[in-house]
Amino acid sequence: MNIIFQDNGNHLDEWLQALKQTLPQAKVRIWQEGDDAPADYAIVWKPPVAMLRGRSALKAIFSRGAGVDGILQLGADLPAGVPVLRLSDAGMGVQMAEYVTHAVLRYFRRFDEYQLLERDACWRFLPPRQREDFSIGVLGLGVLGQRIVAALQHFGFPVNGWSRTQKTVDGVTCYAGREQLAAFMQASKVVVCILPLTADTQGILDRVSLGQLPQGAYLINVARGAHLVEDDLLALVQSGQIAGATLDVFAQEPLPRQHPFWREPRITLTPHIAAMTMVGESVAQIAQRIQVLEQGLPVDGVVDIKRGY
Ligand code: NDP
Ligand code: OXD
Repeated sequence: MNIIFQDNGNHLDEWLQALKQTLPQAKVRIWQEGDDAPADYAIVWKPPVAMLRGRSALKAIFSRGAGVDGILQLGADLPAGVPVLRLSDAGMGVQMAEYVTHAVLRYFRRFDEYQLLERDACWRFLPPRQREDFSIGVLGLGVLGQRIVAALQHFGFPVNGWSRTQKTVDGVTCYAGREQLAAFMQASKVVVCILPLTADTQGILDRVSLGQLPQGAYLINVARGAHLVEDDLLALVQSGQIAGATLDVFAQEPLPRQHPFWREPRITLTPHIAAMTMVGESVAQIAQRIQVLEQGLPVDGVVDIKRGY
């Protein structure tokens, strides 16, 4: 079995070591420009066109992340009929739950404001917020969205969820489809975006949808930068309509040094680390799926290319 692996400078030795241990029968090679020798599987993250174009003999393309927008952007250059598989949780769910819970609690318990008071050596009590007024809306009720929901429910926050198809999740007020987006936004004091980036979801967080949030709402974006119209958020934060935002992903990454987000104290930034790919868990999942595919059986995690996730 031949596997081509795209090196993007992240944990290469760890990946190769784990693949060698988990799939000892496989010959894994790092793909390089000009390599068009046969391969059974490809493991990629935002691959260059030349790596996959014409490779219709591949049995599957594995994403090194949960998101596949960086693969599907190849469009017609993706080999037709070759399944693309995403990672399903693979150690990312717990990290997402930690990240979002941390951001929500920071706003709910006013730790962001206490931090500013501390800088001024100011001993002052701020009135506590009421949990029942602090409803959290989660855009995306998939693998990671539902993990986030479970963590927030643990603290007793009222939770709303929004998905493409109607869902039933215990204790969650579920909304679905564009026609229910406004009602979802109006009902959410904090909105968390954990959607895949598709033609339907690009730019979904704009002046209109963010303007539907209650006055003084918060945004947490852990999905993709292109979900957010950055200038619209900035204007809403500066007008006070949105009280704060925690952003892990950006239209351009790394975020350029001159970007105004760096200088807006109500916007908290992290460098796309909300849930990092765990090499051990990811390789175990990919290897298990290869074994299933080799037996000709149906496998989990296959992306619906037309739908975009
Ligand atoms: P899933 O595919 O499991 O879930 C996607 C969810 O989004 C589903 O509930 C789906 O609805 C919903 N959805 C998709 N399109 C629409 C739409 N047009 N309208 C409404 N809802 C929609 O994905 P994951 O939970 O595994 O991952 C989500 C994303 O998180 C990834 O695609 C990636 O971009 C991002 N991510 C970010 C990371 C980071 O570190 N910042 C790390 C890992 C992932 P339905 O249930 O009806 O299908
Ligand atoms: C992912 C990511 O999609 O890390 O897995 O962003």
